[in-house]
Amino acid sequence: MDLLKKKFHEKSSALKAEMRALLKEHGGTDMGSVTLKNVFGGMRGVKSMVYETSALDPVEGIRFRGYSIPQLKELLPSRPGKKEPLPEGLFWLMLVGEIPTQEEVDWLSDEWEKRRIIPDHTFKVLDTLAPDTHPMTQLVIGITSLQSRSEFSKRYAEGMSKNDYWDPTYEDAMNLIACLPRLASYIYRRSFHDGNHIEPDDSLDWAGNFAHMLGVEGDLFKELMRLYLTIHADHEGGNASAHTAHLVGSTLSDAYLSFAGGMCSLAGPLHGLANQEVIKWVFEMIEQIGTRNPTKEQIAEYVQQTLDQGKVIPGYGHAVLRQPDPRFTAQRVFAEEHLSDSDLVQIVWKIFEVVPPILESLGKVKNPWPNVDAHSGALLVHFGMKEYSFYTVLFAVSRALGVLAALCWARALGTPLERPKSVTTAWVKEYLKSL
Ligand code: CMX
Repeated sequence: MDLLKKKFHEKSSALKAEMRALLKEHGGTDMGSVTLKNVFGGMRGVKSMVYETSALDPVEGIRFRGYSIPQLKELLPSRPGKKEPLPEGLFWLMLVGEIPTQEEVDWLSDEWEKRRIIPDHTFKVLDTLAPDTHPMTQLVIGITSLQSRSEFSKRYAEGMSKNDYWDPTYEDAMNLIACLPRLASYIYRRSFHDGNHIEPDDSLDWAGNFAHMLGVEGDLFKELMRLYLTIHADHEGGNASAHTAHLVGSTLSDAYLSFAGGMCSLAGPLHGLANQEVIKWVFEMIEQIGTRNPTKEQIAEYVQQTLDQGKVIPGYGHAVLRQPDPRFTAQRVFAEEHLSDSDLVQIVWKIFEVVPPILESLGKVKNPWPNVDAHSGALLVHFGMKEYSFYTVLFAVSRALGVLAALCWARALGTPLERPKSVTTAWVKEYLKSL
């Protein structure tokens, strides 16, 4: 058994024992009431699941196992001579709760390289799709086509004990994560570069190799990918993609199907697709105003026009956050350091000055600040990646780290089938009358 798997088994076994004791002693403790607004309002804030890998504070933002993004940038190992954290380190941290050493992270890079085996049928399935099929649709099809290799499904069919579920889930999670950069870059190159594919470079790390296979050369883009794939990885369990993966996983669907389900959820414009919507909206603004150097007044007018059309301002607002998203800030810091002279980056910064007061003035938007999706497009376009329908796939590759680490935990802790209660409006009216 490899060291990471062994550590995970030890830690999860200990927490499972603690969890059982907690439930035995405090199982009846009230965790807060549910209001009618919660029931009709998308369950905002209702505590309804356990999710170990990260936690979200409305003001501070995301913490992975207690560490903020600036702390992770300091503490997680990077590539020798480079600065940005390696996503391998974050996966290790989320899975076992410890900051890994350089040696451990290097081991994980090598391990994912060894496990990066994509069957021919996956490439064949993708090649049958119309090249203009949305990249997220292609990704979900690619992931589900890999499912034939699921260790969990194989062992379940053979009659595995409940106590062993965690073991093949770990194997599936590691194998799937290993394949994703290759799968995603295959989709990118077939959709936008005439199927002119680029072979992996095994001297590189997971994110660096992804950058290489996408065909965007240069050290700085590799650094951006390391940062990008780290900060998008997880956002506690209640966000739509993580929750969907958790829900699907709770039926004992394997890691491939659970992750594919989660990615269908990420593909919605209120969630991960917002990163493509932001840059599309910015391009349309540039075209309409007729300059790449719009004034704040011109931007404000365009924002108002979007609102008047009954649309949301993409990249702004959040269901939980009540401050600028630290993931936005991390990208801004990267841009300040490396590409502050990009006109598109300048526009993103101007939008940041213009949008919040306008959204605040509507009197209903709970969070007028930018979220993670407000900045990424401007960075990617700078490096030549203009095909914005691909952006959510980048998010998806990163999100695998969090939701698959969380699925390992769910299997190890034996979390049950999710089955919340729904009610009809007629039932609500009767209930209110009875009070
Ligand atoms: N532009 C315009 N109106 C907005 C808005 C925005 N960016 N954000 C919220 N609102 C509106 C809502 O549509 C809602 O209006 P109605 O009452 O008329 O339906 C009202 O403000 C209250 O919404 P809220 O409680 O502040 O926000 P929610 O928790 O309901 O929704 C979110 C959160 C992200 C869906 C919403 O802010 C939004 O649509 N943002 C734009 C899309 C986006 O950037 N999504 C990416 C989020 C990050 C991610 O998951 O990747």
